[in-house]
Amino acid sequence: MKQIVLSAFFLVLLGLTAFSQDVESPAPQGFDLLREDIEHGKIDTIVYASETVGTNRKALVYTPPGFSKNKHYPVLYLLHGIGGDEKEWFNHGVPHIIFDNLYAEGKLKPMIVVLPNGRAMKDDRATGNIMAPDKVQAFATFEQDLLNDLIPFVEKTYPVKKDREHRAIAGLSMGGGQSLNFGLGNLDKFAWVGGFSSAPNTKAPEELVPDPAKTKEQLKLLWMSCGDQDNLIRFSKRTSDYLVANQVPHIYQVIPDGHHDFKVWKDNLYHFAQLLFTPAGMPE
Ligand code: FER
Repeated sequence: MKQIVLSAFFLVLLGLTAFSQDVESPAPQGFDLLREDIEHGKIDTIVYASETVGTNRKALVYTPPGFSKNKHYPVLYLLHGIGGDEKEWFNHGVPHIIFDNLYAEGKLKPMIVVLPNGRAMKDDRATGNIMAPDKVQAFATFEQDLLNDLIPFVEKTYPVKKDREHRAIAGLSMGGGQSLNFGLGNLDKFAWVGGFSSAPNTKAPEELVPDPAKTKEQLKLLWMSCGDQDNLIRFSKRTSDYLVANQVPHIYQVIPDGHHDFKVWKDNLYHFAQLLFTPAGMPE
């Protein structure tokens, strides 16, 4: 009897790990350091008219090394946190350097990365009380700005693939919550979703994934990660627990000794990006 109970226990464990998998090793040394001996992508600042906000809004756009107007690229929308703006990732997370280095090693699918400002309000700077209710609300309003203003602008300005399977959304903290909310809430628009250290703006799991079978069928990749020292880990954990219970494959990475900082987010980006737009996306 004892043996049966034990085997049942291990079977359940096995079943659980199939639906939420830890991704090992930290990024290799130097992954985020500028290399002079390789080709570099390019960063543009774009300005788009937002009907949602009623202003002209800024975003940064990274085009990869070897970028050509004659090719068509998938797009990653990469979102910042509550204290940031469109330059936060660029200044502190150096996605352009991480991506240049990955391209030099042939480890990344060519893609365009858009770094928006996710605080969709007239004054969208991270000044004053960044926790003020109207500023927090602006992170939710960004869903309309993104879908109706920014994505159409990017699609008419850059040579990009326009279907859901070639559009990804990921972000850190408030941007992680936005990515889970907007990505899982608009599966007709996004097939690749990543939430890094997602914040309390993350919707409840039942609201994020009301129809697990449909989410499972449509998603190419759902990635969640958080440091084990981060107070916000409960928002990632409760989502992963629900997905495990409802058999929606996803990656859930808990970073040992990980805090709420760019050390974690750069590492997350390094690993997440390499899965994008590849068949390796979703664990079986
Ligand atoms: C909160 C704690 C953290 C919150 C937001 C955050 C809106 C966001 C942190 C970040 O983006 O780094 O209670 O409420």
